[in-house]
Amino acid sequence: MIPIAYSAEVANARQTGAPIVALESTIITHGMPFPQNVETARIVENDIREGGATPATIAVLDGQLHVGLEADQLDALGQAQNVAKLSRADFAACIATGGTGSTTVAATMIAANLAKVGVFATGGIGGVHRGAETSFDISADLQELSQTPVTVVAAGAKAILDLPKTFEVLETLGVPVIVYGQDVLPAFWSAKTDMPAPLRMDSAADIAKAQKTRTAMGLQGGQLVTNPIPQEAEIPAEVLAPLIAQALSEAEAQGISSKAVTPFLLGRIFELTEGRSLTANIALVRNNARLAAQIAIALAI
Ligand code: PSU
Ligand code: MN
Repeated sequence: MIPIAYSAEVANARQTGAPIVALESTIITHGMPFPQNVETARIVENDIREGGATPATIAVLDGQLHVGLEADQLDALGQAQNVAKLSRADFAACIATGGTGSTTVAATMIAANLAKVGVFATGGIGGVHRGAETSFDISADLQELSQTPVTVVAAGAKAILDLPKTFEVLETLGVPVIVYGQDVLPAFWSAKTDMPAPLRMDSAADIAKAQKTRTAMGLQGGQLVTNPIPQEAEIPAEVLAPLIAQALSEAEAQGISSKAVTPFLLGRIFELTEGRSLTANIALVRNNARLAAQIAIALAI
């Protein structure tokens, strides 16, 4: 095992067997502008504490894997320049070479599993990009869900993606996609789509039980829980559609590719919605953190 640095509160929770919720850090370094990124990270950590669990934000700082960041470390990461965006492919290399990196959904799942944390809250997972039939751009988040036993709570896949293809791939990979409390899939900034829920559950207890049952059956991998954005915070799909189309065509015209695609699109949509996408993003991450705390409590029983 590699050495892991735990924050004081996470170390304490591990000792007492108290519920822990993992949090990613790419949303801090590449998903939101400063200072809202650090403010949001703090608010989300507090939502988890108020929900009765301990937050563990994950990142690599100077080659050290951290599970739980102290306040000053979170501040520094939120303002750092040239932070690597880590996924399965480059996570170990960053640690080996003493680098600093934030963790995507895939890398956060790996770290959570190493620290025996069974649930993790984020905004939206990566997925199959539009035009993937020529670009082959499919997020490593999807494969990770099929092999690492962590339940990921998200508001869906980001609406900048090809959502039907994303859910087809998840089905092919054998990843349970559970919609919390409604019969259709949500789409990140919007609460509803016309795509039916592959699975629906209405309680954190059922979600925790389903993960435990997978493990007991020897089934590899985690679960994706999609938790609809609260209605009052959503941006209707028809308002977003033309703005997403514009951001996508700009990305293509500027030759944006690979890891830069998602941060570019999120940044442009922030500008095109005059900040409204960020307000929605903060509301949905908080909503996911609250549900993840309930799942962590149910997993600990
Ligand atoms: N959710 C957000 N903002 C983000 C992300 C998720 O609300 O920035 C990040 C996650 O870390 C996710 C990553 O794993 O975007 C996906 O990147 P890619 O499409 O390059 O795999
Ligand atoms: Mn990609």
